[in-house]
Amino acid sequence: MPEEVLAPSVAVTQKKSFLRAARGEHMRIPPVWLMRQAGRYLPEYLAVRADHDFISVCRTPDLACEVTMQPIRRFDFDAAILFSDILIPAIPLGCGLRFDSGHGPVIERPVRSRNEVDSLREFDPREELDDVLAAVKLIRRELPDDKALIGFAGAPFTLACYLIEGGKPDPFRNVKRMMYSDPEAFTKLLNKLADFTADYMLAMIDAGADAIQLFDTWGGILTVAEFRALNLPVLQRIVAALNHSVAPTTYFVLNGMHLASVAEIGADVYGLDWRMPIQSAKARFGTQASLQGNLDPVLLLTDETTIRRAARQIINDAEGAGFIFNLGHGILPDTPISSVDILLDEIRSSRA
Ligand code: 1CP
Repeated sequence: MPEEVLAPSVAVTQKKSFLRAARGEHMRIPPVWLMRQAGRYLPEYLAVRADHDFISVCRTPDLACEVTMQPIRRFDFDAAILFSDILIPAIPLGCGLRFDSGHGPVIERPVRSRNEVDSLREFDPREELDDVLAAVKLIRRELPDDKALIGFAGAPFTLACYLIEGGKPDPFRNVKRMMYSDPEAFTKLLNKLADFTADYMLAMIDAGADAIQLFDTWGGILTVAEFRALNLPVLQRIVAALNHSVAPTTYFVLNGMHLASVAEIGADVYGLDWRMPIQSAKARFGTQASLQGNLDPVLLLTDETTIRRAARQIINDAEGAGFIFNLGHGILPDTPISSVDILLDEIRSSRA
């Protein structure tokens, strides 16, 4: 990000510890938020979901704002993440989306041929996802000044996996078939997704998002060469578009340790899963980017001593780096609230 875009007074008096860490500052007490921090492990979330289906919560600004704020009220996290889903844009793209209970997302009209790529609708996120943007505005108004608001999108490859497979992509048969047999159509699909994603994220920043996270949950299934040829260019394009704004961008890839070219994306922050030791990430990224992560979410299903030891290890390993504490992937629905309390107590214990 060009320095001159940030007024010096903003840089110096920045109250949001998340943004300071995202810009490379080492904070003695790292800022913390948890992926999927609003969700099924919270009784107050389940109470809202008892009366409203998941897509309605995402698309009704008051409800999206309420569930975004729930974990902030309960745990005082340093960042809120907009309550939405990476698959919501499937609706204006014309693919149809529903969530069947127990089965996860269903894309009603999967995209598997060149014709189906060509017939994806072009849309303006400011018009057709205006309800999501209204939620961002509302949340930013509700959120205290010292908390950052994170807007997000799926990375084009991960989104493509769901659109092609028609739901949870594992084992990626249709995705790989299209990628191997018609790389041109596949690239066209990624580019179409990258186009609206950059616009959508800029619209979120205009609406009040302080930072953006790109979720590339499935990017790690690619080989080193495929990632470089297909995924890297679209990610670079989105990040370049966003880096002209004042909001830092985080790139999160699951199981992507083999992908050296991740470092070329140009993100401000890299989200690590639990497999990547913080020390190795420090060596890979140096002072070029901040780090976020990376407690194994399963650790929150263990006991107090184990949670505290693992959290302390991560904090010690991150010494000296711009660092944001998080999990290595989303919090599990059966996580006890008391585990989150213990984790936060350990992270913040030297704050007193
Ligand atoms: O209440 C419910 O039953 C819905 C469960 C749920 C929730 C709470 C889904 C369905 N999505 C969400 C919210 C969500 N999804 C957020 C909100 C903000 C937060 O608190 O973090 C975010 C950032 C996401 C992102 C998302 N959705 C990803 C990327 C990150 C990741 O976890 O890997 C992916 C892959 C999805 C798809 C999705 N949405 C929902 C489910 C069950 C799934 C996964 C399906 C699968 O296993 O492939």
